[in-house]
Parts: sequence; structure tokens; C-alpha cells
Amino acid sequence: DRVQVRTALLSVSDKTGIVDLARALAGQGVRLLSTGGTHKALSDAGLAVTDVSQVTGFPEIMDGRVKTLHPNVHGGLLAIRDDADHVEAMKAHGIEAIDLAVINLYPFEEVRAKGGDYPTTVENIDIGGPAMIRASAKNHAYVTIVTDPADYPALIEELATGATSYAFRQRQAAKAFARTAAYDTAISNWFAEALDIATPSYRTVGGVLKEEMRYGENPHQKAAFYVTGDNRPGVATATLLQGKQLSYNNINDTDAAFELVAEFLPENGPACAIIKHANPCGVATAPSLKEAYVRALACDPVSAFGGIIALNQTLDGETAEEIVKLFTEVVIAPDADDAARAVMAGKPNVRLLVTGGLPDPRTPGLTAKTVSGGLLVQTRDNGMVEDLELKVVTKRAPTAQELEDLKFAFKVAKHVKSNAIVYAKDGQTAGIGAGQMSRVDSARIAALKAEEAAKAMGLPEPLTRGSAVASEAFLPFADGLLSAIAAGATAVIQPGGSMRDAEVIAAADDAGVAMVFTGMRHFRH
Ligand code: 93A
Repeated sequence: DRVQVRTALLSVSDKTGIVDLARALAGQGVRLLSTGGTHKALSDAGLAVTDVSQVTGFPEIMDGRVKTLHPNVHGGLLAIRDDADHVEAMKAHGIEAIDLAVINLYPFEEVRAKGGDYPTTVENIDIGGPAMIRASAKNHAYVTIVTDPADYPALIEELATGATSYAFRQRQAAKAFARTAAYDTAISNWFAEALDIATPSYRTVGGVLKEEMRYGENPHQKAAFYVTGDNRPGVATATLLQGKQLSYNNINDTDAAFELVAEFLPENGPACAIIKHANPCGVATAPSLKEAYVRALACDPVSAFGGIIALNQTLDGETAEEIVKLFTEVVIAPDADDAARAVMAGKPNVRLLVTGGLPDPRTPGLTAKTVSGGLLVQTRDNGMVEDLELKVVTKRAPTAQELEDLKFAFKVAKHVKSNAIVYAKDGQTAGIGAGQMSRVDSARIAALKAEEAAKAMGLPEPLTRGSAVASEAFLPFADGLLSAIAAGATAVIQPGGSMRDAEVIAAADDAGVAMVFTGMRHFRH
């Protein structure tokens, strides 16, 4: 199954390592063919190389748009070497076999990431490269395809005998199709972004491998992290200033934390979110970042241990001093100043990530999850309570302070696994009930957590006394409301729309509680 390599076609945009590879190939007596720029790089290095236009009998035309798109190239890559008809066709048309293709593509992803203008980005859509990669990979029974400069050493090793094994060609073909698929994914998503099309069917779920992880959600699961290249500052593109590589669960939780804190626009002041297992265990705003952290921590200091902290502003020294008092897995912020970096350096095990900005909570983007045999894709939940028309449904309207707390609580509830109940007071979560199968249980758990927090913090009574409470989806019965009222809530925010709305409103009126409907729900399953 070993195939002798006699002729190789080299056509690369990223010229890393290509001269060394070509030299090794030449040393094996391999005949080298290449396209304009690659040809120049190789001949400048003193290597004997044939220009592909001599193979095609055709010059590179249209600024290089057509250089390898020719039967002499594609026939040489696609011919079945032991098929009499194919061999006959090669003879008849003067087509010579190409046994090895080393190709990497026009840097579309880089140009997109740099925000290249429309015509420049379009020009960087490679056509001939993917065609050759796909042709070579399809014909891997005979042809070796290498698309990643990181594989050149393995190729050289493989060629020690002058031939490649079937197993090697197969693996490289698999990798090649992954590469062209990722390339087309980047192109389709760039188009959808450029044309402002949110519709999932115009986009492709996929990305470029960023790293393989030691394991997935559990140690017996394998895992990898991909970057999608969309324009969204966050955990995928953040810089790790200190600490070891993030695990699968760290990445998932850090993303939840940062997406939540990004809902608090920096111009409205500092905000902090602390996350455990993708659910918030404390969120707060305050005049200073340090206070925001301290207030977020107060909601559930026990759960916050080993949690993930997200900030909506540059991490400063005094906030960092406060954060390092407790064991934390990850801190993520748009940036960290020198004082903060110095403080964090004293705790080298804490991962510190800076993103360079906050993701816009209003942009759509895609989220995906797998089901057996399928993939569910939707636009992000980009609804913002500020954009909703809130309707007061009770006799009493919320006070200005209650209204602020209601909006705050609803914003947090959007980021809590359903069923979500969030109590808030003065821009601080007082109790969070997450992920229960019944809403009334979430309400009870949130109240219980608030009581525990009050005890832990030495408060005379839980913060739920005189609080606002949010439910991320409608209250189906009055029981959840009654449980919230018992905990001390004086105002309620919920989407509304239950068959029993009238019953729930009556219960609120009986208790003198103010209630507003948002008309939008935020399921998070
Ligand atoms: O413009 S293309 O789509 N048309 C082609 O016929 C073609 N052939 C190779 N792009 C084409 N290529 C690409 O050119 C390769 O994928 C590679 O990225 C690049 C190498 O060009 P050069 O050797 O001139 O630097």
C-alpha cells in the first residue's frame, strides 16, 4: 500500500517550512511543481522547480484566479493509476501523475478577523486550492495531501523510503476535508454577517480547532475547543494572562459568566457575576468594581468558593486584592491594569483572562446543541429587558427602586437555568433558584439560599425582605408567587401569558404586591 512519490505540487499561501520541505523532497529525487509565489520562494532558495504553467501550457490568468484549474493538474491528481481507461486518458492528453500535493489556502480567516473590506475578503476566497485539496483527498488511494505545515516533519519521516503508506494518506485526507469544511464555514458565516442575516440556515456551525483538552465534562470524555471566528469578544478568543489551560467545564462556565456580565453595559457602571456550574451564584452592580464583587459574593458565599468571576470593566488592584482572598478558578474581564496583574501574580493558579472588550448582548449569533442524530441551532437569546414594553398588571405599580430591581432580577434570570427565580434588592441578587423541575421549588430554594446567605454574612434578616423577584417564564399558578411573597418580595416581574394570569394577578393584589409583565420569556434549558 506504499505509493512512491515522484512528482509533488506545492502551492501554499503560508510559506512556513515550505523551503525545508521542498529541499527534503528534492533530496529524495522528487520533481517539484509549484504556483507563482511558491515557485519564487523555492527558486530563490536555489531549488529546481517547475512552474505549474508549464504543466498546464497556460499562463496564470486573471490575477491568479485561474492558475491550477486545468485538466493537466486535476487529471494528474484524480487519475486512478491502475485503471486502463484512466491511464489511456493520461497518455492521450499528455497528463502526468501528481503523487503529492502540499497546499494551504488563501488566508480568508485572517483577512476576516482583521476586518478586511468586502472586495479584499471576497478576493481571499480560494477556489483552486480547495479544488486541488479535495481532488487529492478523494484520490488518497494514490495521492498524498498535506494541508498543515505542522505535518511537514511527519511527511518527511514518512518519505524516508520515498513512499507514503495508505494509513498516512487516509489520515491526511480526513484532515484535508476537515480543513476545506472549516474554510467554507468561515466563508458562509462571513457572508451572513456582512449581509446581516441572522437566519441559522444561512450560517454553518463549525470552527477552526483551537486546542484539544485533556478531557471533556468528565475524565473519560475526549474534548476539543474550536473558534468560530465571529466578532464576539469572549472566552474563545481571550488571552490567558496566567494560570494553566482552561478545562472544558471552565470554558463553559466562564462563557456563562462573561455573557451574563456583558448584559450590564459598562457605561451604566461596574458589575460582577460569580458563576458555578454555568449558573450565577451572585450578581451585583455598585459604584466601584470592588463593591460590585463584594456584593455579588454576599448572595451565596459558600457556593462562590471555586467559582468563576466575570467583570464588565478593567480589573483594578483593589478588586483583585479582594478576589484573591477566596479560592477562585477563573477571572475574566475586558482588561486588567498593572496593579491588578501584580496582585493576581501572587496567586499563579488562578486563571486570568482578558478579552479586549465585551460582547454586544443585542447581536444575534448562533447557539447550537446536539441531539441524537441531529443538531439544534438557534439565534442567541438577545432580548434585553431595557428594550421591552413592561406592563403593570396589578393595582399597585412598582416604585422607581422596585422597577430598577425588577429589571436587574429579570436580566439575571435570563442567565439562570430554567426554572429560574431570582430575588434582587438594590442592584444585588438576594437569592437564586436554578434548574428545578417545578417553579415553586425554584422559588423556595432561592428563599432558602437567601436565608443561608444572611446567616453567613451576619445579617439580621435575608435580603429577600422587601426585594423584587423575577421569573424567567410565566408563573403558571399562584403558588410560586405566594412562596415569593412569604420570602418578603414586594414586586414581581415575569413574562405573563399563563392561562391562570388572572388568578396570579389577584393573589398579587391581595398581598399589595406590584407585578409587571415583560411579554418575553427567557427559557434556558
Ligand atoms: O485564485 S485561486 O482560487 N485559483 C487557482 O487556480 C489556484 N491555484 C492555487 N487560488 C489558487 N491557488 C492558491 O494559491 C493556493 O491554494 C495557495 O493558497 C496559493 C498559492 O499561490 P502562490 O504560490 O502564487 O503564492
